Amino acid sequence: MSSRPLRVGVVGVGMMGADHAERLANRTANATLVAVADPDLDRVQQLAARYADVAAYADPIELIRDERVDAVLIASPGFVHTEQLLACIDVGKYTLCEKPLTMDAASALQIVEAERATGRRLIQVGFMRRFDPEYAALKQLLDGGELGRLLLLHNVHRNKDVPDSFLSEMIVRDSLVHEVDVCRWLFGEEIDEITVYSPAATSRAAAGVVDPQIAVFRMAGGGMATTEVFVKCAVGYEVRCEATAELGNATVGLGSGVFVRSNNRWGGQVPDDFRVRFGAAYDDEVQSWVDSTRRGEVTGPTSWDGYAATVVCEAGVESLSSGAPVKVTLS
Ligand code: ISE
Repeated sequence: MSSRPLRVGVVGVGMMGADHAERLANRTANATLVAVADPDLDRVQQLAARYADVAAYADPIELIRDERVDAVLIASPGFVHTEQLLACIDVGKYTLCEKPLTMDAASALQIVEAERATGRRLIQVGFMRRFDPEYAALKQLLDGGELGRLLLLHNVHRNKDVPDSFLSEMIVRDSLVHEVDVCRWLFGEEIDEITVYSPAATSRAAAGVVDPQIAVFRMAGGGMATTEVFVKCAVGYEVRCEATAELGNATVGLGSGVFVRSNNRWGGQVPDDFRVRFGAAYDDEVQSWVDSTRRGEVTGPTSWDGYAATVVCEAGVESLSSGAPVKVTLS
């Protein structure tokens, strides 16, 4: 393990990239933010100026190749991940890549194979729910055997609102993708088949957008999972998972925050977005990535997990269009 802090460069300075830059600069032990990159030069220079000794690049590939950068956190849009991941693999740098790994199965497999050719695990994918304290406790409970064999998972994934440009296919590839990883992780199995149903849409959905959607996964071992994904739910950010096993069941995401009684009413708060609900998960995910990278390991979701999720989502988009179940075929 290196004795000095890990020097991290962040690629992409949109909402997530800026959030991770702040996390690395202020709340991550044994790491320093040394560079940020984004084609929007004004934006990246403004972000760099918030921190001491942080270089600003317009070209992400320049950051990736900069010898002052030990490791890379990719938070750019998914459609540019392939080129950036290949550049990271080419220079042998550990990389935490926000989901999705890439936008399609072929390019995701290209990343898996390019990494494999180096003989080293370098890529971790940003499925941060695995680092959420509640989901991690659920995984530990299920793996511990107290509830017996896992039979079913029931997921709810609601966003308060999204831009009208967030189309039906994005709901699968950018939102449901989290449940794809959660179900693979909790069952410890691949997803064999996906069916995505189109209920009557909310009147708040943009024209032609299927929102909410219901997805059903059939797991390799015969278990099943249902997911309601609803991105204009109007309430707030609600993410829940109920696990039904042979000897019991368990639920995470019930929003057990402060229970308030006032003015003849009782209730609590529903978070506004994922940065609030999963703030601790992102902190733990990045801290764990820095610590494992300094040990020369990848201990979180791998490029294979990113590839498998991309293939399942590709099948999900096909099912959304046809309404029929679609078999998932992994290479
Ligand atoms: C967003 O990209 C995320 O990753 C959030 O976790 C998810 O809830 C949201 O739907 C996505 O758009």
